Amino acid sequence: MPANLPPQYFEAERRLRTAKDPEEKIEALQAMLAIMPKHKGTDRLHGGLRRKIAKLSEEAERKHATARRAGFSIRREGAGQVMLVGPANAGKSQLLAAVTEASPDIAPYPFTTKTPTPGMMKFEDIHIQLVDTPPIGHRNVRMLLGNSLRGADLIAIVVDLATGPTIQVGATLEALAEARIEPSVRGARESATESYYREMLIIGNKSDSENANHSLRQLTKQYANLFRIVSISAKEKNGLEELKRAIFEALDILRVYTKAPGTKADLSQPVILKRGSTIGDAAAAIHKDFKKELKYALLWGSGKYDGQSVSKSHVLQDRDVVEFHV
Ligand SMILES: Nc1nc2c(ncn2[C@@H]2O[C@H](COP(=O)(O)OP(=O)(O)O)[C@@H](O)[C@H]2O)c(=O)[nH]1
Ligand SMILES: [Mg+2]
Repeated sequence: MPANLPPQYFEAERRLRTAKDPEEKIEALQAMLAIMPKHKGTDRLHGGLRRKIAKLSEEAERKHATARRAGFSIRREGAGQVMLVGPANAGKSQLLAAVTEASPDIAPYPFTTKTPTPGMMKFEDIHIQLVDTPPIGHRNVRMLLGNSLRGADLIAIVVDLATGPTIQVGATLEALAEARIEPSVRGARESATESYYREMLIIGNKSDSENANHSLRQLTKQYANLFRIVSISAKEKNGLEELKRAIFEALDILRVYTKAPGTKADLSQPVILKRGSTIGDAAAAIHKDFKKELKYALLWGSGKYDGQSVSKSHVLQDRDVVEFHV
């Protein structure tokens, strides 16, 4: 062992001894490698560290493959998929329990939620999927979450209004950026980097706590120009209706009901489309060949009058009723 190693080396070595998972160990080993002077006397040490890193990388990759199989990617269901992300103890699990049938573990200590847990949230006549996720504080989790977050339609950043909320939002955005997920800001150019742009909103939870009003002002000051901010208490069930509507609006979707000639509209099964969709898009969503065969449609809702005949290019509005004619 060369005697001239700086104190940082021994600090990294200490981190290596206390590291709990392969990623942390790799990080410590890489730090040791970077600090160690390179000359003939340290050749063998260098080689040893490199071999350790290679072995740990394989181990980490195996672990991730297992975790992915174990359900870190949640199958999308309903009108849209919303990921609840944020630091530990913000109340993500409590929120999932408050608005869905799911019953995740809720506890005042961190890391109760170990894998993403889905639940269906009813909003008016549709169901939106919410996914509770492990806290972003853990590097391992961040790596695993990347995949499932990229598949989401909306990312809801959940923060605790009882403690410094802007720091929590900042840390969450940083963790997301690490997975190359960035907020999609309407009107902004999004092609500059190799990032995945996702709609995001901020949920300030624990509005029942003492600091909540002050926290909300801080959040608004710093983030209102970028995100919609909704204040709720998952525990006391306050603000949940506003939140549901905000989520529906942020998903940027609309509902269309179909009717057959001479019958009433089928209000039980709305067709879910992106905002800006046309009659042609609605036909294609019902059946892939249907759009070609479609001649015209009769429209109740966004037409000039009820039962107006419209073409394939007519842009739909939420809650329109459509009667297709082939
Ligand atoms: N006062 C208050 N406490 C809450 C609220 N929501 C959650 N909590 C508490 O905060 C702690 C963490 O909640 P949990 O849902 O497990 O947080 P998670 O780590 O983000 O999933 C628990 O003790 C909850 O009872 C809320 O709206 N108000
Ligand atoms: Mg949780």
